[in-house]
Amino acid sequence: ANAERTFIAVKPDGVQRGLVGEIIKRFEQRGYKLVAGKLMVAPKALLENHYKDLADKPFYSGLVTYMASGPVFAMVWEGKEVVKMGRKMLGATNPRESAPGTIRGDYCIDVGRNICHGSDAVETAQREIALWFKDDELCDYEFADKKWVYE
Ligand code: YYY
Ligand code: MG
Repeated sequence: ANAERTFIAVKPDGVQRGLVGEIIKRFEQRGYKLVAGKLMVAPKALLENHYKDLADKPFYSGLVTYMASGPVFAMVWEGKEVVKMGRKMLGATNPRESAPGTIRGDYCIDVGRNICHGSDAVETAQREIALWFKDDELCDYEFADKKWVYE
């Protein structure tokens, strides 16, 4: 039950603005476990697949161009209800509707420069993790803090 996983990525604007560490820090401090992470310039085909459900939206091509414009820091985080909690920690899609205290609510303004991605459901997370990571890039290990984080 504590082994749920989500895909979180720092987008090119977040990398350029030096926010990789800040975003990692928030998930670490919450008690979630980092299972995988890598800096990469995502190929267009990967991004088109990642965002395929949005292919008919007017912002889709701009979104793919923006996501391909520099390196992203892709991560997998694990823990209790991490998909839902990750979305809460990121904040609303439109940063101007994101509550202060959330990542988007603290660090960005425009929806097309919202610095981070998080899977929106457990099934989406599984699809996205498989898309971005090979199995052998996911680290299985025991978290030393486990009994202090979970009751
Ligand atoms: O999952 P989330 O990232 O919060 O939003 P989605 O609805 O999946 O859209 C993906 C991505 O597309 C969003 O993070 C920014 C961009 N986008 C946009 O540029 N303009 C919109 N009106 C809606 C979304
Ligand atoms: Mg989404």
